[in-house]
Amino acid sequence: MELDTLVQSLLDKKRNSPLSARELAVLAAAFRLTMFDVLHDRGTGHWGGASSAAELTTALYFNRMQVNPNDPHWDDRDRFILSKGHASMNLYTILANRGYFPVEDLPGFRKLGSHLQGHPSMKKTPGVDMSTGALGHGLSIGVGMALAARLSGKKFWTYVLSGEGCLNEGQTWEAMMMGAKYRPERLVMMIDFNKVQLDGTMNDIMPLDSLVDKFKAFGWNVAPRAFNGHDTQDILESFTWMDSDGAWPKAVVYDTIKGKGVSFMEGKSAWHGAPIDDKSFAEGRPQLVADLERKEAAL
Ligand SMILES: Cc1ncc(C[n+]2csc(CCOP(=O)(O)OP(=O)(O)O)c2C)c(N)n1
Repeated sequence: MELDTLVQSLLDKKRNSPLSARELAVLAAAFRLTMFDVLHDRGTGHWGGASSAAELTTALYFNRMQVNPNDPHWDDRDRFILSKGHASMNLYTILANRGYFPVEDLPGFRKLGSHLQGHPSMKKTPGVDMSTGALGHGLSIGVGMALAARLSGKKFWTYVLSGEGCLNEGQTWEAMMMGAKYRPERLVMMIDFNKVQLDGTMNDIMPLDSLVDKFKAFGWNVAPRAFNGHDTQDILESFTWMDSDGAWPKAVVYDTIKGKGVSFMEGKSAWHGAPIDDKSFAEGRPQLVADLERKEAAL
């Protein structure tokens, strides 16, 4: 099936019911391909961390979050903060396909005058709940949003997606302590744990193991195991865990692969933010297409 038609048929279905794990896998593969195409075309942006979170953001926006793309500022909407704001191409692809703005805007990424800046801006792009890019701010803002929900008697959820870079920032751990003190309801910290950063591995730059034990020691309700951030069925199981009790705040670690989907880019810090050159594009794209076709055939 043509890519546009396939994505459209799943989006039409989404209007009536949440998508299944297999349907989410197809969408995530299609979105990953879009990210790859636009980032190559524009010769700028961050492929590695956009790709590693493709299934996570797809599952959030197409299965779980209560949002209204026709009313991006709806007071009761669930909130999402991309604390690893450099992965903006991921968020833009999701928001466009979820209906916040035309997918035709995506090729304008990082062009002068486009509303799609290198890092997400809540003042420019419909659906962006918080401007990010300076690592480590997301959780503090998430704690504030979740506490604001409590003060205003609202029941919306707040999801913060961070990478290792945010966890290298002391501010994140201050926010962790504040979260443990005030225990804001429906606040979830999600870690895209790909273990590779801008110019080296996490272990080279700042080892974080064992994350689960660290979060526990800081008084958070942490999922008892790391989930597979590329397996949409496992991600849905993590959502079930989020609903399993009322102990707040919650943290979930997802094992992921930086640059997922293109074999020679996977796990390589060189592909954190390097432009996708024509040769790498020509070699890498067929792998993403094959993955999409495999997932489509399994529907
Ligand atoms: C406060 C701050 N310091 C440095 C940077 C530059 N920077 C951008 S991305 C990045 C590495 C992020 O690593 P990780 O969180 O693992 O990103 P991912 O693999 O998820 O893309 C750095 C150091 C920044 N954006 N903000």
